[in-house]
Amino acid sequence: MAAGRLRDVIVEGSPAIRCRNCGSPLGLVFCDLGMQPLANAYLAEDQLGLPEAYYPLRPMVCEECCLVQLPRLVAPDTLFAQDYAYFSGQSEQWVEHCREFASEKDRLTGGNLLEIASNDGTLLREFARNKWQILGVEPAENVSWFAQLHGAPTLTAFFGIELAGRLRASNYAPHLVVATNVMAHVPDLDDFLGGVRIMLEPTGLVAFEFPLLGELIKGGHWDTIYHEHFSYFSVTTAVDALERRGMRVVDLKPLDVHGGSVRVTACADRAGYARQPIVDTWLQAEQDRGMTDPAYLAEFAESPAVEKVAALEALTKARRDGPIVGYGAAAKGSTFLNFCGVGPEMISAVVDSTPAKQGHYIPGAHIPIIRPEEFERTSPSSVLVLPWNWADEISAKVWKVAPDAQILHRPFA
Ligand code: DWN
Repeated sequence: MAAGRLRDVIVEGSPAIRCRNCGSPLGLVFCDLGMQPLANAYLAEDQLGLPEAYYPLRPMVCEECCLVQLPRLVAPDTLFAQDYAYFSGQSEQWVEHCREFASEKDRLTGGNLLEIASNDGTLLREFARNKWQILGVEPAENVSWFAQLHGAPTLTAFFGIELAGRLRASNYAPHLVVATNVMAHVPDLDDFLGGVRIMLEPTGLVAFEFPLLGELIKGGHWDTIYHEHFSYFSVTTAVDALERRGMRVVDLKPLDVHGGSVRVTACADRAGYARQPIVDTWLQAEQDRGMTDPAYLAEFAESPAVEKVAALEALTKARRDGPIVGYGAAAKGSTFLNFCGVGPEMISAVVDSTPAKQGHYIPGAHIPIIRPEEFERTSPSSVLVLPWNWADEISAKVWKVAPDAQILHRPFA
């Protein structure tokens, strides 16, 4: 697993800490989750006794454009380029989401589809079933190879202006570009969105999906804050980021995945697509709610500590009733466990269906990750579902094995 290299860290608070969208100096804290390991840097047994890289996890609010963001602390090639542990196809609910997206009737059926950060090819294969010519771009070698071995042609690379230029020079022109859960993962918006803009000429469309900042605030989803997520977008800040880089948002669709997300569709600013009324309706609703007020956004700062107290109370009570096993070694689970200071003394193991995670340990918390087949031997009195966004799917699997187990998951407050 990729562990952080200290040389990637820049000193927080230095004048280099500027908004990655508008360039303004950053000085307002959104929340402070302390020093944390990289959420997806799962450890092998022989790494447990070795030094582990911890970095500040303190997202800031830009007082100019309101983008909530982490200063660039860890280089993307440390986070994503080697053996990335997240395979999106491990969730049936996510696969169903991809199936629904690819078969939407208002979509052009067929043509060239480019997916950026295509992970294990789950979405690409669904579009191929709908007669699209698919191509993925995925920087993580292990995940890219998995996608290619399972029928999804994939370039193993980071996407940006340079790769976009090479694709256009080879006369590749996508009708639709898809980027699900990647715009938040990009430290250099100019390079990433500049590359997307190049791919759109003259009439291409791009669909971005990302978890909504408004849902993060409303649901207290502070555990979705980790170093892979450089930015936390509202529709307002996403529209601003795209317009600053030559694109225009023409449609949006709220989604119930990952705790409440949105799919924003955009085109090149010169393309003639009409903007659907839902875009301006949503922007007005965010303004009315305070999402364009940095002071409102900064009020979130106390949420994590309040929930930590309630979570530890609930876990301590459950632990008195018997063993607790975790389910779903999600990146958000790493943030939750490490911020709450929970380790193997509280949670004896975490079940996960992802082969790349099994036999490893949660970063920081050092809780072993076991296979679903081993779950049956644990006979827990409680199960802590770490990816609360898949709680229904996971609870059904838990109760097949441990019908009397108490299910616990965020929110605890
Ligand atoms: O932004 C990101 C989101 C989209 O996905 C990435 N940076 C990383 C990842 O975040 P995450 O790890 O919090 O995502 P999930 O999908 O909440 O993680 C679920 C975990 O639970 C996976 O490791 C798979 C596992 N799982 C399982 O073992 N059995 C999930 C389900 C539904 C199951 O039945």
